[in-house]
Amino acid sequence: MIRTTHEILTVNAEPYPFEFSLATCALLIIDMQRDFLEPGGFGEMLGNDVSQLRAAIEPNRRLLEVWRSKKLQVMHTREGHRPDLTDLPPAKKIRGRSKTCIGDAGPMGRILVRGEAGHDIIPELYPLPFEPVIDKPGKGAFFATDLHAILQNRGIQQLIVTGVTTEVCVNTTVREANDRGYDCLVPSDCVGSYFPEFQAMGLKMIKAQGGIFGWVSHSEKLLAVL
Ligand code: TIU
Repeated sequence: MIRTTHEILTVNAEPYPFEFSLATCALLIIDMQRDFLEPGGFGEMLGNDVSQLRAAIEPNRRLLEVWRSKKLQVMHTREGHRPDLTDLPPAKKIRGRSKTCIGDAGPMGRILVRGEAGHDIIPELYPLPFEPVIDKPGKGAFFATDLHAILQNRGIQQLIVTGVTTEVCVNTTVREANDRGYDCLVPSDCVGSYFPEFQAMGLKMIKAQGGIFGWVSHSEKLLAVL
């Protein structure tokens, strides 16, 4: 059962209050995958400090718990490719000149390949069977996926966007969503970057110029109005 109330709720946010209704707003959790967040995954293999991302797990868990308890719409994304790698651009495969790249054997199965353990979502935020999971080959959740169709079919107009990483897949997705007419709110504690300076700038870019891409707030402020 999906909520149908169109009462307008207002969250304290920057650059100004964010308005949404429970019936037309979805929680979109970006790429909370084992390969990005767990020690020994692809992210750490690239030399990144995964603890920077893990700080976003508990705020997401709390928000997801409340969101689910109110029977609101949740969608999840995963970055990854077909096992035959036919959807992996050669440029993406060789970028970084790493010895081990996408499709190769990694510590949690083949790196960023659908069906492999490392590609899946962390247990703390594991999708329920009726929550759509969008498998995306790129950084943005709209590129080469059916996300826009699913959102349109469900009458979604606003998105709460969380997940990792702030400046890569979260920012790309918020920009894509903004161009398609969605209002996006990003709770700062529910997104994470391997780089503190990119975390700060990634959020700043979204809310700059009167909310050029969307709004930034904190999960406590969102939970306060739910
Ligand atoms: N999900 C996501 O952000 N994918 C990335 O590759 N992020 C990096 O920061 N590398």
